[in-house]
Amino acid sequence: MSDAVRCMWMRGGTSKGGYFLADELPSNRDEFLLRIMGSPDARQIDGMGGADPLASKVAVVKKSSRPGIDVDYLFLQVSVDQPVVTDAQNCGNILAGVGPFAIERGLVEPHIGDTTPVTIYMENTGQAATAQVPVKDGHPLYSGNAVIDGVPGAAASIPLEFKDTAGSSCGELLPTGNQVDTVEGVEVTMIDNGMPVVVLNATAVGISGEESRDELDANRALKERLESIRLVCGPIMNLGDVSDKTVPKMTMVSAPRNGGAISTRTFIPHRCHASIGVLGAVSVATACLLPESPAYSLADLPKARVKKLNIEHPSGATGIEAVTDEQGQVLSAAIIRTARKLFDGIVFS
Ligand code: NQM
Repeated sequence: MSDAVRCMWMRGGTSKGGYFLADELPSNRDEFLLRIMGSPDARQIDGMGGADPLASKVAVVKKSSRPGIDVDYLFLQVSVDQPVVTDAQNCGNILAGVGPFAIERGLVEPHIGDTTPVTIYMENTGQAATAQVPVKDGHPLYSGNAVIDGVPGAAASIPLEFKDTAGSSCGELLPTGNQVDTVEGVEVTMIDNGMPVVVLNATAVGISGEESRDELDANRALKERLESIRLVCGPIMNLGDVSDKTVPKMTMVSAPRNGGAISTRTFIPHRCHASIGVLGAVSVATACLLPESPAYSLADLPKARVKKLNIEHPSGATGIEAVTDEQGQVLSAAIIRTARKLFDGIVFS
């Protein structure tokens, strides 16, 4: 017999997926999630998944018992073409839907006024974020004027603030202790400010950094080269053998072209991102501030302590507002996202 489970489908930032209450998921959770997404299958034809890692995601949410925290959020990436469900990475885009979902399901009482702060413990990395959720008449408000690159149209702005994201999965901001290391002859910055990322100069792997997502996805030699570097970086970033993991991400940087701080093309890790992940962008923005990083010499950086860094990507730019201390260390980072409730109902495995 198939399982029938309550589920809300939402777009969170530039990603999309199913949002569940933790206690409503069946005990065979991973098997159930693979079934509802239609994985493994490149087209996910027998499921809800969007045949793209960015649209094959799950949020599991519950009321938190932690002091000062409203809800706990576990992110799960359901692989499109492998029978794999992993909690080895976080997702700052799906995070954007967690605040509204928590209000929709009655886990958080909406404030009187026009925003409700929702403090979210991110179980994947053990850190917290605060989402300012727009509300109206006791319900999340989805419509508004905020535009984020990678999503057509406008929606209500949901600012997300991250603190203490350094070393989220690798234990340290710079797991090797260095701003730059040489791996397979390529200078890289291995960094984790919320997402483990290997940052390298696009020209070091033979591309300009202006290529489209499709062009890069079709470049087999590039993908093999990046994967070979990634497999070396994984263990030295304290991530162990990463052959079956979705981290670290691989970000190739080049000089900004549209007035931003830096231009990026990111593999997550085997397909090129249509834009860039939220926490991925925070990690890349942080690499831009490290004088020895390959990103630093390419970046166009503001001088102020509150730095607005536009991280250019294949579909526009992601703006990160980073607060730094006197030494230039990032103390907190904030980003504007939007979310949209697409469907609420019962999903069948
Ligand atoms: O870096 C894609 C996304 C992500 C992750 C990925 C994310 C983040 O764009 O916080 O949001 O890197 O797999 O949703």
